[in-house]
Amino acid sequence: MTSEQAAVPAPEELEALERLCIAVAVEAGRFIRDERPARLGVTTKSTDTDVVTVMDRRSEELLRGLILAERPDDGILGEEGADVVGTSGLTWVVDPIDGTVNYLYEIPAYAVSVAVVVGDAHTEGAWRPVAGAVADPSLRLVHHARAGGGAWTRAEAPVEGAPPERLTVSAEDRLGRSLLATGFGYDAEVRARQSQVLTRVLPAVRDIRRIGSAALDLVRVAQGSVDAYAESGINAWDLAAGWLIVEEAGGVVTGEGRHPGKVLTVAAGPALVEPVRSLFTA
Ligand code: LIP
Repeated sequence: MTSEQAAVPAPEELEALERLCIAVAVEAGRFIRDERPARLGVTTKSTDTDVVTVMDRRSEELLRGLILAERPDDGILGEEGADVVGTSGLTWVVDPIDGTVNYLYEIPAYAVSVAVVVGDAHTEGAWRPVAGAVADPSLRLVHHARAGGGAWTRAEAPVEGAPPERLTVSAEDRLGRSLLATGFGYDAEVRARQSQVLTRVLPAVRDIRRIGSAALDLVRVAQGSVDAYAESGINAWDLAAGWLIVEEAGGVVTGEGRHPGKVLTVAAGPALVEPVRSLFTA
């Protein structure tokens, strides 16, 4: 089954899923910000610089508990190993701390990314997001969307009379004037290859921004606070919620082929997405 063929829930269920995405992302965001222990119990994964802290694991456990309490028949796929098989046809794809290196260095640019997807979440090109939220605990904001419902930003603790802000991607249509967010992997050889691509990219754009969180990079595309984002090597949990937020803000998210994925993820306004993809695949 392709991601296009997977059944999208009814509008009322999508609204409920979006509300739950917001609630669990905000709660995990508060937890990693306010319950940060003095010692983070840092260990490593794929390389010496691919770190995981005790808070990545605790945040994922918290998300898993909150989601299954409300949605016991859904599946869960998480960066830190959560892999619950569901029966509902819906899977929650979660990144308990996106931007873990920033979190470790206390750089205020990390997020909790939570999305609900239809299709097979374990197979690239076979799933797509239908509801999602990205919590930014440092700015006390949460960005969210559901299929067909637009993309929005609101305060972590909503204030009476302060309605959510609707997001729209930038209208920039010239590659040479575009501000591009990008990122690099944890493996030195991968970074060496990415630096080769960068020698081609840098002269062709206004400038780049390396923020350190794919979820926050995608939110910035949706806000129009960068014109485009492109990166190779990111996972489903890094991009699931941000993908929907960009599309609901009028942008396009793609990859080397039709779907974003590990080989390449590109997000931008309709006029810029092809020139950026060509730049990264030349
Ligand atoms: C990070 C991504 C970022 C990428 C980093 C890392 P993590 O995810 O959000 O875009 O450049 O290498 O993959 O590991 O912090 O969840």
